[in-house]
Amino acid sequence: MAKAKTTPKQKYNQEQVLHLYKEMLRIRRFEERASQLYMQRKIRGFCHLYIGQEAVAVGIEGVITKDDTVITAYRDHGGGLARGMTSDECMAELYGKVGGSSRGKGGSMHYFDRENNFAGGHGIVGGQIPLGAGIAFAEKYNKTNNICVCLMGDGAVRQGAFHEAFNMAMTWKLPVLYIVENNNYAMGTSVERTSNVTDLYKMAHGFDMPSKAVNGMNVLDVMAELAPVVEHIRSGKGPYFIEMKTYRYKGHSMSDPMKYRTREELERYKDQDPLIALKVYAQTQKMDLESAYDELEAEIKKEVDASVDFAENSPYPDTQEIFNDVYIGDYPFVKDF
Ligand SMILES: Cc1ncc(C[n+]2csc(CCOP(=O)(O)OP(=O)(O)O)c2C)c(N)n1
Ligand SMILES: [Mg+2]
Repeated sequence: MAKAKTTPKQKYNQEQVLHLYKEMLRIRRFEERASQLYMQRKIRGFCHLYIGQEAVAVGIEGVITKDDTVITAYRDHGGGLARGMTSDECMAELYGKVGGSSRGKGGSMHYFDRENNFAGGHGIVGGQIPLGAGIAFAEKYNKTNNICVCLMGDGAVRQGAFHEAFNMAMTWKLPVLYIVENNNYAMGTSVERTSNVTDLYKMAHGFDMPSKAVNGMNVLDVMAELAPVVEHIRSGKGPYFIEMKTYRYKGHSMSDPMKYRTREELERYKDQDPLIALKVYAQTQKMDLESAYDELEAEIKKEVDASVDFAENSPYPDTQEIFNDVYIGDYPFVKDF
């Protein structure tokens, strides 16, 4: 595997590079801490880390607006943080505390943020794919000009819901950007073991949906490739499907012996780390950012430390809380149609 390479189609200035670096570093450090806290049994239950995939969530944010909606699967910490969720509410949700984004009832897999148009966090593999079509349908119906970005894992493209939603999205020309984060594995099962179609972007062909594969390890590539796609969707031409080639460094969840892959494979991908790839770009542009990187490390450490304090000090939800936000009525993501 080649070393991290950058092929940006547009030049970025120092401020832009540092912003992208900070956003990716924030996700990385937040999750590293979450992983430690899990080992200390402060965080329980499911916890799927996004480490390695940060360029995808951050790159998407570089080309959409805050009025657009993002919806994803259970590996949702990166998407939520990139959308603008606070470390406090994210950490408290992992703790199951009332200060969490879902008042401690959703945990790692169910981050939601109505204000920032983050529609979750979904534990059923592929469950968010028809929901993404539904959100896009509402945007089109209401003539808002907003789009929906709906992410899924490589395991989800084998679900029936994928095919049904793609068919409807294309038939109705819905403003939805479907993205599969192909990190090579669904739990311990490689893409090759699940189907003879391993170039996942080709799965859109059956619906005449435009599609392409993108290097998801490089945030600048993600932005460069997605910008015209977002324009295509926003101009009313209908959905698009992107295969983001990415990789997760950690196990599927917190208890995964990782017997399905070799250490060499993992190391090859670490050579293309999204944080390193961006640093390589900065070097090629002769930017001297070493002290700025250090400052960002310190700033983010402070933010993550504070989020742990916040989560520790937040109470557990009252038992009555279990009756709030269920089904229709109080559900935090029902828009006023
Ligand atoms: C409908 C359904 N079937 C099975 C599961 C169990 N399960 C949880 S995660 C997962 C693997 C999904 O992998 P992928 O879509 O590639 O996402 P990744 O974990 O790589 O982000 C499976 C099978 C589930 N949650 N939902
Ligand atoms: Mg996967």
